[in-house]
Amino acid sequence: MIVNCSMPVRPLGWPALRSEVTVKRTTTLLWLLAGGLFLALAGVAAYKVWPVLHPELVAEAPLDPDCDLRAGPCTDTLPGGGRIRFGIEPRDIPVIQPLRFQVQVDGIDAREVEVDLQGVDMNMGYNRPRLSAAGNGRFEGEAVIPVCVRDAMEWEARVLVHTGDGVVAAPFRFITVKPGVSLGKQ
Ligand SMILES: [Cu+2]
Repeated sequence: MIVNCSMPVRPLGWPALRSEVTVKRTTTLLWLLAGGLFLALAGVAAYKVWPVLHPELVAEAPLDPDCDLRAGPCTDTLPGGGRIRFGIEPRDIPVIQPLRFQVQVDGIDAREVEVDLQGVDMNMGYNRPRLSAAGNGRFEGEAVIPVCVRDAMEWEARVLVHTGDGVVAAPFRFITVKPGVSLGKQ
């Protein structure tokens, strides 16, 4: 028998063969499976990341409206006892420059201290330096605050103290200004 090789296997316009339909179905099924797998993995990742971003708190100190970190360190008292003192150097809190954080805890079994920096009404990304223990309840560390599109930006530094029972938190608020902008002009 002579086979004409230039002839198409299936002339155009003919209905798709059963095998082609099956291949298409299989491909769709595989994509659905891949999509499902991706969603499942994203779910697992979110589940793992959630406690890191939102640690479970066992105690939280109230926000002290009189605290002015530009004037000096502030002290917050936890409802169940214990105190957390927080200070930033330099006092004028410049952006895009290394800042030194000092935390002093009293009456708390502090194993680890982190400072979670959050924009009060603006998402400024994840910025949570871990401080190193300097002895006698003192913890120190550094952080850099990014420049904001606004002239002035309010931040909340949540001091997270990891204890044997869970995390205790103390919030401290402060304002940063863009380089060249004075706070007095607000
Ligand atoms: Cu901002």
